[in-house]
Amino acid sequence: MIDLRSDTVTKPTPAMRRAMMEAEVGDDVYGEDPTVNRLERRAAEIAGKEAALFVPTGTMGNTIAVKLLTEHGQEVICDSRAHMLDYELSMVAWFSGCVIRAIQTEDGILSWEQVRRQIRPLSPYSAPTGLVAIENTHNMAGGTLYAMSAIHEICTGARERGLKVHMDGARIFNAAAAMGIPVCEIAAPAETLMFCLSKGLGAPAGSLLAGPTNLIAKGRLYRKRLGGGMRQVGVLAAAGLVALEETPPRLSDDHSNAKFLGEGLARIPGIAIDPQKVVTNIVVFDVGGTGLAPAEICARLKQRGVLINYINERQMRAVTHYDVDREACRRALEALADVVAS
Ligand code: TLP
Repeated sequence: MIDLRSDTVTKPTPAMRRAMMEAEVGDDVYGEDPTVNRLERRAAEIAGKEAALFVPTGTMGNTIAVKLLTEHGQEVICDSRAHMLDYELSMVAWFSGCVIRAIQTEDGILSWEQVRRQIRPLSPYSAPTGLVAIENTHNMAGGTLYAMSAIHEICTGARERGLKVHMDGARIFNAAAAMGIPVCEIAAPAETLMFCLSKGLGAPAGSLLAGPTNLIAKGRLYRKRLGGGMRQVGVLAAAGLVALEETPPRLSDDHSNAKFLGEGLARIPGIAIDPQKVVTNIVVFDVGGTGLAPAEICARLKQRGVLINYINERQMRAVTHYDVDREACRRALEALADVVAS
């Protein structure tokens, strides 16, 4: 099977498995797992923040960040296709008691001007804005990137208005690879950064929430509340440490494979995509012109050994990662052309 459903499907590398087997462990709820402690220190260093917290999932990392940076009853501004809004079971409401103020964008990328217009002061009617959440890279908009200038403008503007900014950097390493800018620089203007080890970096599980020491200490308690106190979890942290060193240098291969897919897709009749916009490892394309429903295309592709998810009634999403090489992408394109032609 050629699996382009997500970069979450990556399997741990032999080096990760070895590190997992040999990991020194302890009870992380007591703060005694040396491998987790090492991972958290390394993650904080990479993120350029004072501290970091190892959490089982990106969803938990985002959930804790929102809780730390808001008060009950506030609004969280994000883009209308944000993962936080569409794929996290309304945890913003469930755990933090906030509502989302979604902004429609073309490429998933917010501008300060758009954010500014949606900020609500405390009044007898509206919920005050507490937080701005930016997703970088933006998943469902097709792995799009924030320019550094946009991040600075949003964070400076937000700070002046007394608001915090959280960066959902599930794929921040892809952003760093594509822009040639270190993660710490991209995340510097934001209060907190969440990033995932279990996507393009290839670790079997785990994400990190990085930010100021006092917030991360408080976040540790929220993690426990959410059931994320994981005991001898150094076995997972060990894979994460390998992922942090081993994988980022090769993410640009995933990006060029994604570009290759994007260019190939653009040549298939009935498929609409601008390959120029494929800049990281996510390829979102419109199959509306094929006359076939995306679900039908997925089913027919599966019969041909290719897995690609659809994300709505018109669009599909292919994600490249280290378990699919150029040849696999070529075969996926052939299968898709074949399905559409039939
Ligand atoms: N994204 C997954 C699915 O949930 C859609 C994927 O296959 O891409 N932020 C962003 C931007 C994400 O893309 C994801 C996962 C998360 C947060 C949540 O991470 P997990 O799955 O670890 O909770």
